Amino acid sequence: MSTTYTFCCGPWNIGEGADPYGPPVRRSRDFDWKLAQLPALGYGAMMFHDDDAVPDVDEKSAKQIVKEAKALKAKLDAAGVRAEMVAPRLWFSPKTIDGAYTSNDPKCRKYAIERSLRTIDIANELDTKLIVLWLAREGSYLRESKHSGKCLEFLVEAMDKMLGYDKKVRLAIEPKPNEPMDHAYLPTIGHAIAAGHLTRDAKRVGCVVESAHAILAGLDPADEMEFALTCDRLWSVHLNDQNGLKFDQDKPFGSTNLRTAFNQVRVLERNKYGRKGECVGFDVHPFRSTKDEDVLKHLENSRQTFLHLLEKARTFDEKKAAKLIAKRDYQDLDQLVLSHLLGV
Ligand code: GLO
Ligand code: MG
Repeated sequence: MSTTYTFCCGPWNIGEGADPYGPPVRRSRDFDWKLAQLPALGYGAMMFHDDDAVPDVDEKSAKQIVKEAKALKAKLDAAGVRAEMVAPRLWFSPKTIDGAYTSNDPKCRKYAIERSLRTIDIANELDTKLIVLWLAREGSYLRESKHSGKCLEFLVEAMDKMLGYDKKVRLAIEPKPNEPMDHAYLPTIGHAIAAGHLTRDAKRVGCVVESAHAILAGLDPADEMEFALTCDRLWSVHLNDQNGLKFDQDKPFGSTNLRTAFNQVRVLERNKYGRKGECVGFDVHPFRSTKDEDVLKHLENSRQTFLHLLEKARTFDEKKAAKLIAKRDYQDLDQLVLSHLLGV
């Protein structure tokens, strides 16, 4: 039996192209337009920040938040799209300037936890138990400004609050080594899983591997994925690509290195990723040069590339590879992979 993969993306993946050096270059599309595009693109799920689901969430009461999340669920049902996860956006508010869960200011840490509990309320209305924690500001610009051991304890304390608030919720940490911070406290999958083990229920703390984030850490995304899979902790992936140690590029999947992309697909496939309902997420952005009418192409292309590489993973000559491995003939193993990818 082969896996039928469910693909997903977030509303932020259909963007207007603003960057730190220039303004938007494409027209802005509203949420309903974005949602309506997904089924025809072959995407069955959507990922959300808390304020993608409930705009201006900080200004609303818990009751109002639940009401708006319910209305969103009805929209998703009508479109036939499910919510994969909800992530608290803990990097916009003035209260998270110096970190969210790890701010030096206890009032700010309290805000971050309260907001995360509202995120869980939203997730419950959207019928998902998955909360993604991209810990954008949990790190330092200046080593001496923070106590990294204390910060780890703050992170564990925050996760414990979330795990205690809802006994079914699962937290998926999305590590990223840098950007916006100089150094993040949980830069890799190993750090994320180790931090999970310090919480009250390690079985409910897993992770998301984003290809670009692994590359930025100087690691191989396929190895990061298989590490998490072997620990039974890979609950989502953000596939994309990244050309070396630069800003986070969120390029289409496979755009820079097809072989690295092939290995990610191969690892997912051989570990039966997706059979428990995990989605294949693409955290990709259109190139800034993309025209209005082409604003969905990076999503379409990333999915196509995944499916082509899935075919490559399923037709890879494993027997021949095993023979070459047994002979320690990695020269020909290398060429076997290249020829297979080249289709020759
Ligand atoms: C940025 C992250 C970001 C997260 C998203 C979900 O580098 O990849 O896009 O995935 O905010 O938490
Ligand atoms: Mg991501």
